[in-house]
Amino acid sequence: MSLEITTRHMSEYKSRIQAEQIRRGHAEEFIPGTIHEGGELGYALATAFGAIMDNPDLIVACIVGDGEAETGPTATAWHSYKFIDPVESGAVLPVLHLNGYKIANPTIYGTMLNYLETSTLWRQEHNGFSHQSPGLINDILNRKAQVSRVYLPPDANCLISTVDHCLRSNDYVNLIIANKPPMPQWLSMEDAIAHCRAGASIWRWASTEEGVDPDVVLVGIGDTLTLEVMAAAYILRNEMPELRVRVFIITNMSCWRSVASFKKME
Ligand SMILES: Cc1ncc(C[n+]2csc(CCOP(=O)(O)OP(=O)(O)O)c2C)c(N)n1
Repeated sequence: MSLEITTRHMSEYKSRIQAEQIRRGHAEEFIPGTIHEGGELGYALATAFGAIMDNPDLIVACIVGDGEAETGPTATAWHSYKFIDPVESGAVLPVLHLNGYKIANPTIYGTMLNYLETSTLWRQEHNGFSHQSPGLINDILNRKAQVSRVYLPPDANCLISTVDHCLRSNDYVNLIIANKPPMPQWLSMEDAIAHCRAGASIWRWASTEEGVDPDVVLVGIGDTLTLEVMAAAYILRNEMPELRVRVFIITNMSCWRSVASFKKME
């Protein structure tokens, strides 16, 4: 019996191996263009950046799973563009494959982030110097209105209504800012729901303008400023009863970014 390996044998063998690799799900060396294979999540983006370095004519499209996007190595690799000089290197085109799952569980990117911030810059006697920056609000407001919302409920009932809304919402990053200490309760649950649905409203019962153009508009955003506004309205009502004061309270800050894209809270 002669042992003869023909081209046909080789090609059949290769097809069987390729079929097996596709079944296993990993892009291994028989897949054209594969330069690296391992199975460990996290290094796709770093590998893509490595490929374009000193390769100015190369563009690498890198598909990152949303599960892989949660890994430390991927988080680090997002910074690799800082090493890229367009004269010497090509470009990476990262594509996030947001299918919502990693094996059998939801990914962070696939689930809609709800942030509850309870340490505010107003509480310096309590928070010291570690909580002074309202930078998170700025960061969220700089994102597209279609994907992010910032809520500053003025009292506990508005907080309940806001949290209820956020937990039901999909495809948004929600930032809720609510102070920790006991605060006055301004609205009934029914009024709180109506106020939160509008995002912002005139509090007629606290105003003295009686529907006429006001002399003064006091604007409150969030629990602490609402407390200040209510105190100011109280003082003005007693000291200058002839002044037409309007109290206007904003809960959904995002509604001021773009009137066209603002959707009222469902
Ligand atoms: C560092 C590391 N941790 C865990 C695993 C196990 N693992 C294999 S695939 C996977 C989920 C990948 O999810 P995603 O990136 O969203 O890809 P999808 O399968 O959804 O396309 C995990 C956790 C791994 N391969 N490497």
